[in-house]
Amino acid sequence: MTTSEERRSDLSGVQTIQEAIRLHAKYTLAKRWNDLTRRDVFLATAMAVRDCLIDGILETEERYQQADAKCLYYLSMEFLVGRSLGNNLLNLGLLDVCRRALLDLGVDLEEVRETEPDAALGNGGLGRLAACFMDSLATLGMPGFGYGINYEYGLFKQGIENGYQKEQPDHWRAHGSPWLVERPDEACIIPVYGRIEHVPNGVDNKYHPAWKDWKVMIGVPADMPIVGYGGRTINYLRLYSAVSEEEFDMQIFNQGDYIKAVEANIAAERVSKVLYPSDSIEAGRELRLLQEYFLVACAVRDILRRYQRNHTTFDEFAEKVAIQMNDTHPALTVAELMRVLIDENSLEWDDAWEITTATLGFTNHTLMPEALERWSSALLERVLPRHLQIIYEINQRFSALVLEKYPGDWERLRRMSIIEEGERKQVRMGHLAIIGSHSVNGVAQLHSELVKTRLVPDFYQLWPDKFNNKTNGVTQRRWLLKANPKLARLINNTIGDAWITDLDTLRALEPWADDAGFQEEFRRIKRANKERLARVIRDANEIDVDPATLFDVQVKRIHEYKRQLLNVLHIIHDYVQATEEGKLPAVARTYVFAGKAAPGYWAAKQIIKLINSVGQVINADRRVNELMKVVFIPDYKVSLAERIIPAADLSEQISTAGKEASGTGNMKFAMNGALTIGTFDGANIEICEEVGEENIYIFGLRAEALEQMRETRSYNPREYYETNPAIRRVLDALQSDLFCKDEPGLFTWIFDSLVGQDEYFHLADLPSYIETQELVSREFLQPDAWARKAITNVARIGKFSSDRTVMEYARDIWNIESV
Ligand code: 26Q
Repeated sequence: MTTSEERRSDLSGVQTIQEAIRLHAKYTLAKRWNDLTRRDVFLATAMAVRDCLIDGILETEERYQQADAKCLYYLSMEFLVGRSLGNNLLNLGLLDVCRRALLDLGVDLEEVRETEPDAALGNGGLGRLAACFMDSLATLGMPGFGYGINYEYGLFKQGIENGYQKEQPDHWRAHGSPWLVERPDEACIIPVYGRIEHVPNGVDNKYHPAWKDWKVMIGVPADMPIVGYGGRTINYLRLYSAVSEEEFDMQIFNQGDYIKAVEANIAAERVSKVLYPSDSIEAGRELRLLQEYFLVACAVRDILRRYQRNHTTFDEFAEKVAIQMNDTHPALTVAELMRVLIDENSLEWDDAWEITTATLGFTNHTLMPEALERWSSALLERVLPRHLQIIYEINQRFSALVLEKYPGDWERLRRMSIIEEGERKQVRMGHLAIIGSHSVNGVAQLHSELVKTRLVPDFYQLWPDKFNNKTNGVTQRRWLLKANPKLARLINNTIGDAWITDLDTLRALEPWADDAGFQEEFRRIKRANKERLARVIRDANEIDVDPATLFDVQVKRIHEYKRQLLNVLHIIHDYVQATEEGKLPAVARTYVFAGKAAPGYWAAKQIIKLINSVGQVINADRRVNELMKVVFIPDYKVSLAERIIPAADLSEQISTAGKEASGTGNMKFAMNGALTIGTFDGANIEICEEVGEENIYIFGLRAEALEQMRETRSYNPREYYETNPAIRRVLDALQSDLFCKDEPGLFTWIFDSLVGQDEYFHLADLPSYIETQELVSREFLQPDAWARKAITNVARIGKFSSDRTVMEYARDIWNIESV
């Protein structure tokens, strides 16, 4: 097309979308243009976009049907989607058109975008990974669909009061969500509770279980369209709400179902009410179990319904369907799929088992022992009696297999059993997921090795071929193109825009890392992003930070293993060195923190208080506050991450080695030209491999060394305190009430835990961390060398696109293709 033609078609695009927005304002919102609030304009715009999306969903579905393509179903209790308006416009190629359409109506699109609430249907990495995968699947044109829960309340909103986290409910769709397309006609009824009776059929002597006296939950799906880049493929994320029969038009079900459903409905709305805010396991609550089962049962019914549109037998099921379980949270899929195939479709056990294992894959996201899901058999028996029977049967058959291979090895059998014997019998969901899947993967090389050698070595010995690695990735569409439009434009102007769908092509930037003009542009953009973040910080924290300082950023969930404390210890180190020795830091830094603590995680909440307290003292101290500022930005979420990450100079990835399965923030920062200071942990190791060790700051002990110290009990932190004067001074400051004048003794627990049995080895790594931070400061003082390294990080980050990750899953596990 010539440019004038382009302009004309653009113009018609502008007019078309403008008209659609006007029509929705008038006929959907029933308002006059001048009476619209900003949120109304958002809704009208979003609904105009939504209309395009619905067309795309139908077309895409038609294409998949025609091809009789194999589909992937990604089951996850969390999808941390964030905002959708900007993302959808970008992927549809309508961002500029829409901006002009609104400008013409006197409205600024950026302001409208800011009114959109985040869809915070996840806690952190695992939930955001699921959202990135959805984006990549659609961009690759692959038939991949998400199944999740349409929580009424997303992850709590975080306020800070007197330095402490305060949780507030996140009623994210209080005004409805324009992105959710409700599908009441595809609702389903899910039985729960009750008992199992054997009902002989008079023909054979087999066991014929009948599930009696159950109650029901009603699941109603709503689809969130997922636009692939370029807009050719639009998949969807199907989110289920649990509703009560009063709220639901029961005529939709047939007569028999109707009576049963009305009689047996439990107070079901509770089930999809709220996302559990812990990102590591807490006491097995019944409601969480109901949620997990609700997701699994709704998804399995829907997947079967879709399959049965084109198939009359289950012979081809595993050739047409792949199901991925995002951690053990949906592990009941193993039992539910078996139950549906056997009890409801009369398959023999062995056939059902073959189909189930050939269909299912399982991704593990953690090695932390406290995060491994277990449910008490007593609870399962009460809530899901038939599923427990099936789990016992799976375990019986599995035990026979183990004993056949390892005759007499009862100890091994005890370790591998799905059932943990003891005072209260427990069902190990990880074992169920491994046994019921054909593939078990970790999320970074080191993590996948540790899954095999430390987490479940017996299973690895039994089935070495089941285990594999899929190193995580993130979508560059959201985390570079959308979050950092200035850098994206510079890259486009320099090497073209192929990187948007093929991140490896960023390699073409390498020669530019040494180019003075390019470095200059790159720095100018970083500076602009820092100014933008400084405005966010002024609005949120009422603190002025200087964009000329080094922005040293740690944003992620607050967890002891992620070691926000190590970061704080370094800050205190620099502070006391300045105030007690008069040795000022070489570089002025702004320390930025953000992240939520699980409401029940006391230590994590205290760490937030500590960060705020240290900030208060340092920010008010005239001796250092030109050189040091510490800010904790409240309410970390996807949309805030999009502001913070492009503004970072230094990315803190400092978990105890062996504890962070992968990390994905590390990738987002490097993609935006921050340098990483990090331990040899999770995906940091692979980032180091890619960018080169001269372009990353690695410090601290390795996982193996720490493991050895654990085994030999040779870690003695008190010795560090007693023999290392720098460490001593930091810990003494912590103990001295310097940072808690109003609440004496508030932080002594930290002193005690650091010099006591500290599982996270803070003091072991502190000297090397401080030393490495000093190196960072020296290098930041050489702007050209720093820019060269930062640009090289961007140029070499291609591996960490979720497009690459999803292609590997598609090839090795799902066996699906682009359609
Ligand atoms: C389980 C049972 C009951 C209540 C809550 C939970 C629960 C919820 C969320 C347990 C764990 C999570 C989330 C875990 C998570 O986000 N893990 C992170 O996954 C990322 C993606 O693979 C990795 O990069 C991170 O290293 C890992 O910590």
